[in-house]
Amino acid sequence: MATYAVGDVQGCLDALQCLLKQVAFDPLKDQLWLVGDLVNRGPQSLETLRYLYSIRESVVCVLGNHDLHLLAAGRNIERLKKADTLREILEAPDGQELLEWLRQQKLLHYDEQRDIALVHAGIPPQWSLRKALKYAAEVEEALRDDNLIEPFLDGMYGNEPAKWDSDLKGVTRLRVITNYFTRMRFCTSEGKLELKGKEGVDTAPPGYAPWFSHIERKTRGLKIIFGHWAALEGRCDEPGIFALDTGCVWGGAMTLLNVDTGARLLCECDEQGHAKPHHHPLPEHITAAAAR
Ligand SMILES: [Mn+2]
Repeated sequence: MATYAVGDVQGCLDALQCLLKQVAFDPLKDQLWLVGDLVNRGPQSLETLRYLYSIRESVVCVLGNHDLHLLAAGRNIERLKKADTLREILEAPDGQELLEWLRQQKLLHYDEQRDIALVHAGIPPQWSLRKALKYAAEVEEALRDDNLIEPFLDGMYGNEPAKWDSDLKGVTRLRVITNYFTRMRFCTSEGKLELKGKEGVDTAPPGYAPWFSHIERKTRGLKIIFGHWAALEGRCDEPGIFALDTGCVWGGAMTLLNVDTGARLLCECDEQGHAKPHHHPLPEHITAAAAR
């Protein structure tokens, strides 16, 4: 019985399967955690969702910005953009069933036994785990509620307000919570977001820093697995913080982490988000280097 976490899949099913094959993943015994952004930009978004749905009893998944965008497109709230590769899901006979499953997923998962949290983008420095779980649940409840899901998805887009205030109400409140969990990279120590920067940790605007590096971050000591930030290339110096997005869909790699041993495996990907065929399996020196 093993538990694995995998970085942003973004429709790169081929690379995901390459990793699962290397660890002989068995959905009857093992668990697969996903940091979200299951779909979009990559070549096999529909097949990825179908596969994960087929092993859903063994899957723990948190939602990313692309997954929420798919839910909004599925309800005609947001139009698909040119770069989106989501149409095949919306037109599939089982598309609605897959979206119904997707909307039941969480924004933040906490494994009490391991004291590990799983989240797409991160947890803002001013929130304790207890508060983060409470606020994540507000969005999760809206997603599951037939009367609230559409107002939420409709109000979800936008960068403002940039900072949390516990007096916020309605969709504005849900928007800020969602931006923290699914879009955050840089923020101030008080949690004011800067959502435009996408590059590495050295590119923070003055006064801003990566969400995980603030000294007084309230979740210090908690282990956190996250994705979303491909420019980190899987590197994060903060103890207990695991960055898993290594940009498969951009020609990088997909990362799989053994949650209990900390060992990492990489699958090198091509520009189309497919596993590079000559890396089945990866040479030992690469996997050893990746595990360090
Ligand atoms: Mn993302």
